[in-house]
Amino acid sequence: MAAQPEPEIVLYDLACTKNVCFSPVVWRIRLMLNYKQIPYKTIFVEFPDIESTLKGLGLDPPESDGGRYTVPAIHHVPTNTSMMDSTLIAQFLESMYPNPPVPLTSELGREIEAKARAVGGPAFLTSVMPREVRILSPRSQEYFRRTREASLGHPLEDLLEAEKEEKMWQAVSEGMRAVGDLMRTHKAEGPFILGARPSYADFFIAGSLQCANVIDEDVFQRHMQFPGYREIYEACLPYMEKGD
Ligand SMILES: N[C@@H](CCC(=O)N[C@@H](CS)C(=O)NCC(=O)O)C(=O)O
Repeated sequence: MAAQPEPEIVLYDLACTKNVCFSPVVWRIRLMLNYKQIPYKTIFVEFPDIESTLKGLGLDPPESDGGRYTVPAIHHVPTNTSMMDSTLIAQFLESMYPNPPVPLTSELGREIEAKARAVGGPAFLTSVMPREVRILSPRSQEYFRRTREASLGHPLEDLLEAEKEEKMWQAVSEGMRAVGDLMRTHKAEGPFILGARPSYADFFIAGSLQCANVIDEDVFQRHMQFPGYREIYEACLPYMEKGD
C-alpha cells in the first residue's frame, strides 16, 4: 500500500453516527482541501465538546459569530497555526496553497450565494435541520435539541408536519429554479458557476447538498431536481470522496 503523506492540516469537524462529514460549512473547507489535494486528517467533535476542544487550541471565537465556538476549525501543522471560521480558513488555504486556485469571490458567485440562501434557506431549515438530530449521538442530540428548540420556540418535529413541509417546498420551488438557472450562466464552458473550474461558490452549493444527502436521501433528491444544483453537485463529486 502506498504511504499516505503526513497530514499538514488537522480539520475539526462535527461528529455524527455515520462517521462522515455532514456539516454544510465544514464541507466547503473539505471540498477545498480535497480539490487542492492538501493532506489532512479529521478530528470529529461532539456538539457539546466544540467549545472546550477549540479553547484547547487557544482559539477565541470571532465577534461576527456572536462569541460562539464553531467548526470548521483547523490546525496547520507546518506553521503551527490554528484558526476557526470558514471564511478565514478558506482565505488561509488559498494563500498557502494557491494551486490549483479556487476563486473565493466573484460577482456571479456572490449573487448566487445570496439568492440561494434567501430561497433555499427556508427549505433547509424546515427539511434538513430537524432531521439532523436523527444522526447525532445521544449527548449531541440533547445539546442540539435544547439549543435549536430554544431559538425556534417549539419542538424540532413541528417543522416536519407533512402539510407544512409540502407548502414550503411549493413556495420555494420557483425561486430555486431561477437560482439554478443562474448557476448555469456559463454552462457552455463547463458545469461550474464560473465555467470549467470550481470556485468557492460551487463548494457552498455542493456542501449544502452533500449535507442534505448525508442527513436524508429524500430531501437531497428534492434539491437535485433543480437543474444547476444538480450539475454543480455532480461536478464536485470527485472532491467529495474523502468525507472523514
Ligand atoms: N461562521 C461560521 C459558522 C459555522 C457554523 O455555524 N458551524 C456549526 C456547524 S455547521 C457549528 O459549529 N455549530 C456549533 C453549535 O451550534 O454549537 C463559519 O462559517 O465557520
